[in-house]
Amino acid sequence: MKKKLFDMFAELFGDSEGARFYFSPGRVNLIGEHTDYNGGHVFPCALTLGTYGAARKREDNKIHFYSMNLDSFDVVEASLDDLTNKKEYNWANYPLGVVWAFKEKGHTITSGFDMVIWGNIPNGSGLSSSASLEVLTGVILTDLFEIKDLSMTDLALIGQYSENNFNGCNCGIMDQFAVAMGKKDHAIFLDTSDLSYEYAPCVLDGAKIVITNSKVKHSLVDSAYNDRRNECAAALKALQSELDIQALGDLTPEEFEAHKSLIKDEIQLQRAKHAVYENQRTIDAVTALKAGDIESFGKLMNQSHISLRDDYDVSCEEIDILVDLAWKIPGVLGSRITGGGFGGCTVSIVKNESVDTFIETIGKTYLEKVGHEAEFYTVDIGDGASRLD
Ligand code: GAF
Repeated sequence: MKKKLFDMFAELFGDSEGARFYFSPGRVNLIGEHTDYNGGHVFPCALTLGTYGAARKREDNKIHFYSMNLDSFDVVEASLDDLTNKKEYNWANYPLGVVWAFKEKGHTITSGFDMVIWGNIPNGSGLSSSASLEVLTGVILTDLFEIKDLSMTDLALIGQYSENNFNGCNCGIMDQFAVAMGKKDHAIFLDTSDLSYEYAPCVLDGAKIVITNSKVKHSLVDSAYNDRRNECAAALKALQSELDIQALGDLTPEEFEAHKSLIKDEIQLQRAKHAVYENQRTIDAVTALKAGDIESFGKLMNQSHISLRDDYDVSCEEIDILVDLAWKIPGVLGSRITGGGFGGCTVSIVKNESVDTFIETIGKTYLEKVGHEAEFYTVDIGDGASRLD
């Protein structure tokens, strides 16, 4: 990979002398969906799929971005003197947003730079290709400009800040955190109320994590996502009329049941119910995994899907077809939608001996029912973003 990237770098920018090599993963969330902006728990892991980057400082203030995945696009040229989101920058608004966020937060970027990327995370599939790119850019900037006082958690927060304020998606912290803090063979049990976290070993005995890409992405994803956030915020406000809580994640399911009549709007009630119960499911799932009980872990994943489908309303027909098919296959311990929703991927825990049947059976029936193929990735859990050499 390095050679391909550096050859392209040299073709575009004269030579690759002094360019540095970086990697930033994608992520899959095992359980704990739409809890990260509700002060709840999440349980994602970094993947070995990700975004590779080559970068080098320039002597002027120009910033060049090139993606080897999108060769229909030319080099995007921006400038350190004009850090604004422009439609024609397309995908490059993600890395540019991070440069902007660094400056906003008072970190000095002394010159422009050239950056070439290539990634193997399917775009728009809910596996965090944008968070991967944001954290990659953060790692590149701290390294090229010798910014010493930023931790990986800070880089995750800067990535989120840029996505919220430069690119207009009001996402939580889960994706950037998982990408920045990932650890090989571990998932991250993160409490988003205070960013305390714990690594939980995630080598599943006799089973694999299989991601299925529905290859659909429904429109208005960002606006529907922001709507869910607003509905949760409104439900919280209603509960705060009597309860001293900061977030929906502060409530146990029992406390929620005792006070839910404060929420008068039916939709807000459903959204809040999901957030509260999903948080509890995540805590229970990690307890089960630590005890080696992947059967219970899988059942909680299934319940998570039902709640995301019925109460949170972020699933869609194609994803429900994939999950329903998965649930019928012997050896599938759990299966659910993963990520923001409205298309994208499912994540399933499948016993080793059932993986081939899973891929064949679901692949064939999905094609018949939906009219296009699904893609399958049997994934490994990898490390967070870093400079490679
Ligand atoms: C998207 C967001 F970016 C995350 O912050 C999280 O809310 C997720 O959807 C849903 O769990 O990936």
